[in-house]
Amino acid sequence: MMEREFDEIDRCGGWLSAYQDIKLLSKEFPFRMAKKPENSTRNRYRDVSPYDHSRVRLHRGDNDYINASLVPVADAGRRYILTQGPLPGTCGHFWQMVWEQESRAIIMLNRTVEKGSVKCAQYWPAGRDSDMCFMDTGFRVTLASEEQTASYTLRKLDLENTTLNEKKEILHFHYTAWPDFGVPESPAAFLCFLFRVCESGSLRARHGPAVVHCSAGIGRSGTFALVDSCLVLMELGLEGDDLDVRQVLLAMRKHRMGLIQTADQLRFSFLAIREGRKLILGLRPKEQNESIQGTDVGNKVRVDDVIEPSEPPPCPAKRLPDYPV
Ligand code: PTR
Ligand code: PTR
Ligand code: PTR
Repeated sequence: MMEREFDEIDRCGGWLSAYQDIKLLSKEFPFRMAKKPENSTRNRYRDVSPYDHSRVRLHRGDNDYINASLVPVADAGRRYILTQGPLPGTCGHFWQMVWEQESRAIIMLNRTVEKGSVKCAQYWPAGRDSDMCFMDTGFRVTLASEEQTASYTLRKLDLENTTLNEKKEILHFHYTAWPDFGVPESPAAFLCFLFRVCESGSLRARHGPAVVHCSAGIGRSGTFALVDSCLVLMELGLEGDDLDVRQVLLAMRKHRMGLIQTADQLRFSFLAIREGRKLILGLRPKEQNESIQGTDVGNKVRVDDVIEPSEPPPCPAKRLPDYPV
């Protein structure tokens, strides 16, 4: 049972060794395309490369390389594109990928500047009057709407393919309170964000894979994808001995290296899966209150964050049982 496993690792202070085991058990695969000299300017970090076998290819243009990987979690019916935060020279490729892969949403888990250094290019327009053109690949992006909460911003962007003269609406889910190599302030705030993404339907198979990124596209992006997939697996009825979170992570790591970057991010994933499960089970607000308050949730989940968030928009209880598969 996952609950017991969590408590046991906590009790013996075993998260570091659990994380080190995952690193040891992770297999490496070739990533030759990433290392071609002509692609060096397309990678943000020298030590974070997409494996050749799972890299996403650009369909048009003379170089199909982008630092992005397709990460499927077949049993959950999920597919995600995990990618680095675009560089100034790869924003056009990024939008081309979003168009070609028919993604409905971009899930961004970092800020453009963190601890005083630039972690990601400003690849979307910052205001309504400032559209952005990417001449190299023929895309134009405009901001249609923006809604801010304390921990995330939801934007609607119009992506125009200027070659075809066609437009698509892209949802931009931007979590703004997650430091790199850190964890979100609480599982409740993170789950509110995740449920909002789910509710949009963007992660469902009828759309192309959602594009998930942070700065390197491995630590925070890996945490997000693992929690979402495990919650789907639980929703599908996998529980107890059948849901092995570490095995799900190891399977995902075959498609992109380094997913989850710290022992604390691993612990946070377990915590968020555990708390998310309670919400998805469809407990009514009063019962949620009782059951969550009675448990030791380490990172101090405040029930109020879930039931009566002080920040707009609320995370209504009615949405919680509908965790979409
Ligand atoms: N990744 C580094 C290592 O493995 O040694 C550690 C590191 C930690 C690097 C934090 C950078 C960090 O944050 P920032 O990029 O904001 O300086
Ligand atoms: N070489 C970088 C470092 O270790 O600092 C690579 C790196 C940067 C890895 C950020 C992970 C990072 O975190 P995230 O994937 O959450 O952006
Ligand atoms: N260090 C590897 C290389 O230089 O190719 C890339 C790599 C980076 C592999 C991060 C794994 C990584 O994550 P972790 O150490 O968490 O498994």
